[in-house]
Parts: sequence; structure tokens; C-alpha cells
Amino acid sequence: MSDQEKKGFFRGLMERIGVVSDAEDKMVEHADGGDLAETAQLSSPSPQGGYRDKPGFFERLKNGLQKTKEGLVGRIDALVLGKKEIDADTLEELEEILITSDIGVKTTVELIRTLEQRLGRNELKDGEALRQVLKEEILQRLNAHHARLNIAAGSPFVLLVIGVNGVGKTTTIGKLAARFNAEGKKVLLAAADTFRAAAAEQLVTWGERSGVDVIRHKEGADPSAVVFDACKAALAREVDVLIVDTAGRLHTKVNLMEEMKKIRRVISREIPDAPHETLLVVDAATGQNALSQAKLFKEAAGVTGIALTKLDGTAKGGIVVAVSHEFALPVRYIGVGESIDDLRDFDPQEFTEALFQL
Ligand SMILES: Nc1nc2c(ncn2[C@@H]2O[C@H](COP(=O)(O)OP(=O)(O)O)[C@@H](O)[C@H]2O)c(=O)[nH]1
Ligand SMILES: [Mg+2]
Repeated sequence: MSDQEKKGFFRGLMERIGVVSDAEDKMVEHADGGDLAETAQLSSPSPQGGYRDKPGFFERLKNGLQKTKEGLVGRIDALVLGKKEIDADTLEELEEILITSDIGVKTTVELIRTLEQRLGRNELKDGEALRQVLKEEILQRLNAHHARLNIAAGSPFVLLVIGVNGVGKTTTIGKLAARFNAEGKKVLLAAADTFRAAAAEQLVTWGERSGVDVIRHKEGADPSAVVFDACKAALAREVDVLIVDTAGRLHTKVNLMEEMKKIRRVISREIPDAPHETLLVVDAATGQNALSQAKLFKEAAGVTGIALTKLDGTAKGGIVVAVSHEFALPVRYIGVGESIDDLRDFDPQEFTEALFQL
């Protein structure tokens, strides 16, 4: 066994018995995530618009998905690997694993039905075959609604970011701003979360890190007025991307959804065809709650894409499949940590590989 293999073997063992902690993982992330500005320079953008060519990309994704890998695929492996024959009982146990991993009832039922049919056609000879087929079926469902965000589709491209409090909107915007900026795009941010002064300040801090301007008003201001000014500024300064941060709560008694509609109206009056994307941010760790939010916001706020954050801290990563499949919405980004490199373009193939790699 080489030193590297030994390291991997012992780490795996220690993780299993709970000796290696999250805190240690976080330290590793900071050590190579580094300072934002530095990261932006070091990472050369790829044609797909991500930092995919950075060494260790896949490893970091795998680390970020570790809990879901253990909670979902780990349990599937314990059930199927080494099994010489698959029967109805196996599928029943599999069904329970899928449901309790937040893949969603609808998607789980569909997956199990497909597996039963394939079992009937003698296509599931053993545990390994079942594992492979399940992986393919999940990938197929993720691919069905997948589409990358194309920010060249508008000029300026207006990205409206919505979602309930604390899900990671501002953080996601900060990461996106730094990324677009590093790709040579001119970016402007609008601090339309006027609920707390700290919200705008948080956005300004992200803006300063990546050299991106922020349009803000004072605490308690009308969010639509901020958006109006930001649209005017985006046009006058000829920016490529305007990203609008919004509140998950409001000062006034106005319904949040009504406020979102008003913001949309202001944007589309100033910039025809905008917003080009209404990105709903949901926290993966909230599991089924994330699904309720997707339902509510999709119906009321015209969501066109999803960013799923905090996958690193949860075993509920199966929610990615449920959100995209049940709402027919593309998952644009996933957050697998707090450093800038931990916001990923969602790639179904890579995601399933990271989860299912033995
Ligand atoms: N571990 C982890 N934390 C995240 C991620 N995205 C956001 N956060 C954290 O979630 C918290 C709330 O984020 P914030 O952007 O302020 O949420 P907002 O209220 O929706 O704007 C902050 O502490 C972020 O650092 C992620 O992908 N992984
Ligand atoms: Mg915020």
C-alpha cells in the first residue's frame, strides 16, 4: 500500500467511526480556497463558464457531497452490493431508503416502478446491475430538465434572486459576482433586501472582494426603488450582468409574493425581456421544506431556475432530484461549501458520478 493509499484508507476508516470531523474538512477548504481575489486570478475560466479545469475540482465536489453519499448511496450499497439475486423485497427496502433520503415520493415511486419492470425483463441480474441501473435512471431524470444559465441571453442580463430568509441568497450572489467578474464580465449588484442594514452591508462586502459595484439605499427603503435605480445604472454603465438580491422577509405588511411581483414589474419596465432569470435559492438541508418553497415560489413568482445551497452540511442531497424532477425546473447551481469554489454549475453527470463513485 502506498502512502497515499494508506492515507485514503485510514481517512475512510476514521470517517466511518466518526473521528474525522467537519471542522477539519472546513479547514482544508479554507486552506486551498484562499482569498477571493487570489482565487479569481488563479482560476482560469473554462468555455462552460466554471472553474472546472481547476485541479481537485471533482474531489472537492465529492467531499462536499460526502454526507449524502454516506446517507443515500452508502445505504444502497449496504443493501445491494454482493447480492446475487434481486427480488421484490430488495426493491421494497430500496424504496424506503430513497424516500428517507429526500428523493421525493413521486420520484421514488416512479423509480421503483421502472426498476420492477426492468427486473421483470431480467435486466437486474445482481446487486451491481441494480446499482448501475438506478444510477442511470436518476441521471436520466436529472438530465431531463437540465439547462445551464446562459448570461449572454440578455444585455444587461438581469438575474433576480429570491428565496426565504437564510437560505444563502446573498452568499450565492457574492460567489456568482466574483465568478462572472473573473470571467471578464462587467457586473452590478442591487441590494434590494432592505429589511436589515446588515443585508446590504453583506452584499457590499462581497462586492468589494471582487471589485463589483453595489447599488443600495438605506435600511427600510422600498426594494422596488433600489431595483429601479439599479436598472438605470446597469443601462448607463453598460454592464453585462445585473444581479438583484431580495429579502425573504419584509418590513411592511405587504405579502412577500406581491413584493416580488412589483420588483419584476419595475425590472421589465426598465429593461425589456428582463428579468432573464428568476433564480430561487433553497437550502438543501431543509429537505421537504425546500420542496414546499419551490412549489410556492414557482406558482407565485415565476421561478425559472434553482440554486440548491448547503449540500455540504446535509445527507438530504437527494432533494436535488426531487426539486428538478417534480417541478420541471433546471437546477443551475449547487452550493457545497462556503468558499467561492464551492458554488458549482450543476452538472447531472458529474453529480451522479460524485455520489455513486465506489
Ligand atoms: N455550508 C454552507 N453554508 C452556506 C452555503 N451557502 C450559504 N451558506 C451560509 O448560509 C448562511 C446564510 O447565508 P445568506 O447568504 O446570508 O442567506 P440569505 O438570507 O438567503 O441571503 C451564511 O452563514 C452562509 O455562509 C453553502 O453552500 N454551504
Ligand atoms: Mg441576504
